[in-house]
Amino acid sequence: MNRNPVPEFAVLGHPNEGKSSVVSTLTEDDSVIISPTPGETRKCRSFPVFIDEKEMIRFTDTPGFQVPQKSLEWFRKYTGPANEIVQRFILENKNTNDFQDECELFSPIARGAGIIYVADGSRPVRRDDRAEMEILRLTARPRMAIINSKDKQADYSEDWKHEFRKNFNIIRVFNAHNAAYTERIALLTSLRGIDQEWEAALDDVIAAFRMDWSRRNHLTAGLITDLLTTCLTFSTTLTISGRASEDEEKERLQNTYKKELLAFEKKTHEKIRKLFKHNVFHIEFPPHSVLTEDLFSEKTWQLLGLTKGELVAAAAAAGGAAGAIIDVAAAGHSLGLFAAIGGAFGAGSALLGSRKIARTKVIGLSIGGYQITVGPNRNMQFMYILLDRALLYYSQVVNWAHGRRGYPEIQRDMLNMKNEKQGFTSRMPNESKQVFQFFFQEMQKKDLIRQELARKKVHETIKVFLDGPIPRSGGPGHQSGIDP
Ligand SMILES: Nc1nc2c(ncn2[C@@H]2O[C@H](COP(=O)(O)OP(=O)(O)OP(=O)(O)O)[C@@H](O)[C@H]2O)c(=O)[nH]1
Ligand SMILES: [Mg+2]
Repeated sequence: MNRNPVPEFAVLGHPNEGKSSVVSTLTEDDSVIISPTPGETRKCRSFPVFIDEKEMIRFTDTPGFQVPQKSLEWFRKYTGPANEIVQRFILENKNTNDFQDECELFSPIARGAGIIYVADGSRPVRRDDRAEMEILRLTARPRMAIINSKDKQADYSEDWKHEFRKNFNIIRVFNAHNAAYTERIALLTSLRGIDQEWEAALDDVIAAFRMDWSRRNHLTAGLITDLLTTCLTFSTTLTISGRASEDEEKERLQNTYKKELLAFEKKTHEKIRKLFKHNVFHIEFPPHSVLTEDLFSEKTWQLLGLTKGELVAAAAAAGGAAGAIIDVAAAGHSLGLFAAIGGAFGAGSALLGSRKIARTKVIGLSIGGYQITVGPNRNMQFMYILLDRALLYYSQVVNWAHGRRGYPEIQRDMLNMKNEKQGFTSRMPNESKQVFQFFFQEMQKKDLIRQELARKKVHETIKVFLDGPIPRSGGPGHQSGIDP
């Protein structure tokens, strides 16, 4: 048999069990056609996984078995050389009408692919399934069975496991709709045990997958650092020569300022989405997610960022450490409040829950007219909110399995829940918060060397966070990983 140097696994099973969904999730390829109509996949199609332009592994989607019992009869009667059973089946039956789908689905096995058999653990095992499993046993190819339960309410997985034990070397639960990076690595690790011949190649695949993930997290941390830098330093200026109303012009410029920041944030999120290969199916957020809200909306400011107490503590610590007095002009509040909390000026308007995030300066010009400047931002809470939104977005992206194509009905209205902070930053350890404080302060100043140092520290802190176990949701306001 001519074994391909790249490990290949054919994903087989009954129609509509989720084979294509499993392939899509495993290969992080959302171009795989998935449909509720049984018999959607009619032809085998291989989905290679490339890392650094090198093909590492290949999963082949196949049509479902159509006549498993009839095929089993043929397999049982076969008396030729054992290692040629699949090739002989195809040779003998390819020009008949009876076994068209079977000839197609066996083709990757005939060329040496390993087998991943997919079964829906939420339905009982039937006679056809037993026939399919027995056929696969008779191929004598390395094989693993996975349970992909489509319905969480019904569970026949113990019955399936019982059947699987008779026919497969390895059994795993793998849900095409919920599996994330960790589950993909776990599945590949199990595949190592399927055949000794593939162990070394699969070790390489796993190492490459891990490195690639770390690289993506590194790039994401860089994108988020750039987002924070841009949003904290950006300002926009307009010179008005005529007699236009100052208030109207101010409002217009403030809107432009917000639009620019929103556009930059959106672009950053899209780059993150692309890094994690969500190219075709555009991830949308569940209706209750705080991320469906605008960056400047009241809900966003209520649910994300730090609490008032945390902001005061952070500002006090930062002020104490660096002796910095953070611009209070932008805060839009009475200085008295800050005097009362010991000069911790940094918390800005966030303490008052205000979203007046940027200073608007109007300067009269000697030649007539005036100049309006909006920004840069001087509100520390704004940084934490941007950070929270980016982290929540990331969490949604990495927990959204590529094989999943839509949302289940969700009854609960999460946004009406109590007003607790629901992002990640509020739960961040103090050492991390200090890094962001330092960064915030440096962005207000002009020392480029210190700014670069602050950026580097922020980058590292975000990377460590992304490398850690990312919860499926950032809290009840996000719930990205809700199961049907
Ligand atoms: N809830 C849920 N639905 C799933 C899961 N896996 C697959 N489905 C759904 O089941 C249906 C069939 O999925 P496919 O992946 O197209 O199944 P298939 O085995 O490739 O089907 P054929 O190509 O027709 O043989 C689709 O509507 C999927 O969205 C799962 O883990 N959970
Ligand atoms: Mg299919």
